[in-house]
Amino acid sequence: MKILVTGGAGFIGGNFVLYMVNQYPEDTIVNLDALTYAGNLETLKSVEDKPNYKFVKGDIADHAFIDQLFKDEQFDAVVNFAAESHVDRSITDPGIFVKTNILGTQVLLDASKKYGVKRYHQVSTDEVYGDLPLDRLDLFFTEETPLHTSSPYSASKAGADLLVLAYHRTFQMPVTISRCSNNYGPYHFPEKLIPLMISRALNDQSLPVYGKGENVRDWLHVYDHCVAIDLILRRGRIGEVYNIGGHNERTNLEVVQTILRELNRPETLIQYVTDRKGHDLRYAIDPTKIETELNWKPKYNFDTGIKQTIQWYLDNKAWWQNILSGEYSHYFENQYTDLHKKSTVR
Ligand code: NAD
Ligand code: TDX
Repeated sequence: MKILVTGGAGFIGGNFVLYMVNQYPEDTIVNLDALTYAGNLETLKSVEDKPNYKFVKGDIADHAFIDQLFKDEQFDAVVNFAAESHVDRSITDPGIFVKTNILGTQVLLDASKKYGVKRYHQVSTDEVYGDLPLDRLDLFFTEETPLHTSSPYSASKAGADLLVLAYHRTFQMPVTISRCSNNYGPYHFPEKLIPLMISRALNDQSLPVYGKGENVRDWLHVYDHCVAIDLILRRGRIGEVYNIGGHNERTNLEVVQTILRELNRPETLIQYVTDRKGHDLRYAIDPTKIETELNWKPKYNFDTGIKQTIQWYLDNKAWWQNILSGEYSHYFENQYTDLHKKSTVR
């Protein structure tokens, strides 16, 4: 199979490319990425010379470029990870989220239709379901939960999902969608909660916790996510949505406290800052469908996964320190001094 992976220089796409290139030497993986602030080819160093791997720089929303690429390459399958993925950035600048996440998906769908791609997989998110109340621990997102988005990010991801399903219904395109909970693990860009807290704690800097830190996220190790997508790509039923999550709910405060404990740093580093606008309270996935249909079982629970992840950040300081010394540091200043004026985060 020749598989197009979009957004393969990002966190999850990068882990997926590494997994697929090593797992399936008989398949060819073409990684298409625009190399935005979130794209980092250093992640892919270990596979860049492999014969079954190729990198192409380009924008999924560029219709002419995508058409030519599909014509030249004749892909069997497409897995679309490419997206603007950070909720806080979508609150400051929604436009690029609509362009990349919605228009980009439509451009990929059109090319997939035109050139007869046999499988199109859309990587989506549990955020399309909105949030659950903190005091109803009996509630979980199933694939039938109505879409009910909160942020420009989640609205753009829901828009993309609806397009994918529309192309299936209208044009009988062979699509699947996965909606997963919060990922964590190696190569996670240090603007997101877990890598931000690890990198700052290691530098003995304050840890900005939004609101009271009581919001709940359901953590999924990126390796388990990659295995799930591979299963859906090969054995998932066409036209179906699969939720991916492993029942690992934690409050943000619990996550930060765990990181501090593991790194032997004091809780006095925690600094409560102005809450995120429209902040979703709780995400929690019901993974029954993928477990029963595809026999997916996660390898990591949060306790083992967070230890492995922290160790990875300790062993790979150069990877995240390069990011912190680059463009990210300007973004960080804007995010935490302009948006959260009330707090000072050094
Ligand atoms: P990321 O921000 O780390 O990576 C996104 C990648 O897409 C980057 O390499 C970037 O350069 C590339 N990209 C952005 N715009 C592009 C464009 N126009 N054309 C081509 N490439 C472009 O994101 P991530 O955390 O790896 O997320 C990957 C996917 O998984 C996204 O679709 C996201 O919505 C979804 N998702 C992420 C999580 C999570 O916890 N990180 C959870 C659920 C779903
Ligand atoms: O500095 C911070 N302080 C803080 O308290 C940051 C960056 C986050 N938070 C909170 C907000 C959230 O409740 O931590 C939680 C996790 O935040 P993020 O890492 O920004 O992730 P989230 O908003 O939950 O979205 C993530 O999971 C779903 C991904 O970024 C999305 O792409 C994915 O769809």
